[in-house]
Amino acid sequence: MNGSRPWWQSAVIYQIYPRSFQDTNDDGIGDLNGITQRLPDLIDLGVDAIWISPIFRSPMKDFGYDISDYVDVDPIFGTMADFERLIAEAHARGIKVILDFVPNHSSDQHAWFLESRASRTSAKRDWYIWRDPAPGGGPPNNWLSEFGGSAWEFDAATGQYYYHAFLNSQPDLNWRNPEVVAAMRDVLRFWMRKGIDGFRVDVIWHLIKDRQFRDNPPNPNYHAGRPPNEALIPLYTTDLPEVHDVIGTLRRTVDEFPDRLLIGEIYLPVERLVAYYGRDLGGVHLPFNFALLSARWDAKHLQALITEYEGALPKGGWPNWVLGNHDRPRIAGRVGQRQAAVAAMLLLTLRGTPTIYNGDELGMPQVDIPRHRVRDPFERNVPGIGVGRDGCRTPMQWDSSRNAGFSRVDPWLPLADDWRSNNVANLREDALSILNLYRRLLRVRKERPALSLGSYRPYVVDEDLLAYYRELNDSRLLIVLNLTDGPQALKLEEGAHARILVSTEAKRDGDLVKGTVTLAGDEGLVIDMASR
Ligand code: TEU
Ligand code: CA
Repeated sequence: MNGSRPWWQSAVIYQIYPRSFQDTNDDGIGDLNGITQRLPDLIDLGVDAIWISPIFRSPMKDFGYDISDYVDVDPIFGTMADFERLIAEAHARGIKVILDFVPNHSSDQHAWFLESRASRTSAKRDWYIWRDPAPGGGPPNNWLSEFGGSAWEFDAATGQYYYHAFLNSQPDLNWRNPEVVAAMRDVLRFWMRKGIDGFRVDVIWHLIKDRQFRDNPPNPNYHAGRPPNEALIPLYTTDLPEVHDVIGTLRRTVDEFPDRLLIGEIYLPVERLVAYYGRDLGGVHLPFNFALLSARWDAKHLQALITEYEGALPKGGWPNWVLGNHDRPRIAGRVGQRQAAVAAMLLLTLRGTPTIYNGDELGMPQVDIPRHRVRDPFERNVPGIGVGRDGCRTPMQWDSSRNAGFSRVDPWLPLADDWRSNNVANLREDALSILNLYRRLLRVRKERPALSLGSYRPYVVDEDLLAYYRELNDSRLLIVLNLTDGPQALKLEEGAHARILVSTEAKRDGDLVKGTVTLAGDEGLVIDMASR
């Protein structure tokens, strides 16, 4: 707790995609001991918590988001002892550990599903979603998988279909079944007893499907080039009102242990997203806010998006922001290397809890993956329209040694071309690097509670500049972001004696400014407006 505040309100979370973080047993795949080995680098960066994508036993059809044992570590990532050591080492350094919880679906290799599919009268038949074929034969209704094709897989042995929102090797669990809910609550307790500090819940808005299995309606805005499932509006397969009841149950489970955090992965427009804070804030603490992932990168649009989000939050709902994750093209690939520094300043100075995606602190690029190296089932099933996720999952770039220090053997995915120069060791030595910008911003966040806990107030926005105050007690910081590649000027309030705390240009840190401040192209400033 930060005074009366829970730790996760002032914390900065760092998402680790473990397959691509650090390999320590020469199989070209990152592992738990690799994360433990890299804890000193995370301390040096200045993050407070790590969220690790799934490390559980899995056939790896969706690289861990298809779990075959919820309470065991997959040998590819190491042993339970390796996990327990990681927890101990992280906690010894004051770093919290958040695990990925994937309750919507298991692997088709999970013992529960093997029992469920064994017979129509199996005790676990109703742990999954089985339906008879439609009257004329074929799938029960028109529901589509997010990874292409029908969301129904026919099981000849029992003559029924099972539902899978994703791969047919990821059968959806039936969250209307109290036995499923009880089993999953025990999974949460198992890991919290191991000492973990919270969960990021995968596709939490999918958990409840329509009781009547009604066809989803057509999406009038669908156009070719979008994933095929978007031809339908997921009205009867996601975001159903009853989902908030099961989420409340998950939250009550997490609340059985002190100071635990629940984050929900939810791709919904803001006005629907905020419902996931729950009635009386009994939902998830942080419904992930993905608005910046697809935002048009211009000042007015960003300002409107921030205002809409701040205005939609329920009383007491704590905000959060992300720039990237393991499913979306990297920020540097979306806005370019120089604006990626401005985006870093935006992420780390907006109100609420930020999550950094591993590698974005290096400005890692979105990587074009050659066809013969594609691993992502989404790209394999829905090729050529750019939904592939391998390009944002390439190995972390630590130094200029073989394979960027990630592994001593060829990695499971190719490295980005820039790894020899763009790596932690090199950027650490370059005062002007984006890595050192992240480090400076994370340090200033710790020194200035106005950034981590203060209020947000827009200052000005025009076509080119986005500026806002962050204030707490007598501390008043002005953040000014130049979203253009040319110089821009901003008039400060009359008589202000101000000092630059952080510039994306580094060399201006500490400069006094008054009257009008000029920003270079692609420059961002954190200005202390109350400096003497
Ligand atoms: O991703 C869900 C997800 O990002 C998409 O289904 C999203 O709903 C869609 O693109 C609409 O924008 C989570 C995991 O992050 C991902 O890695 C898994 O593959 C997926 O769920 C299945 O577990
Ligand atoms: Ca390994």
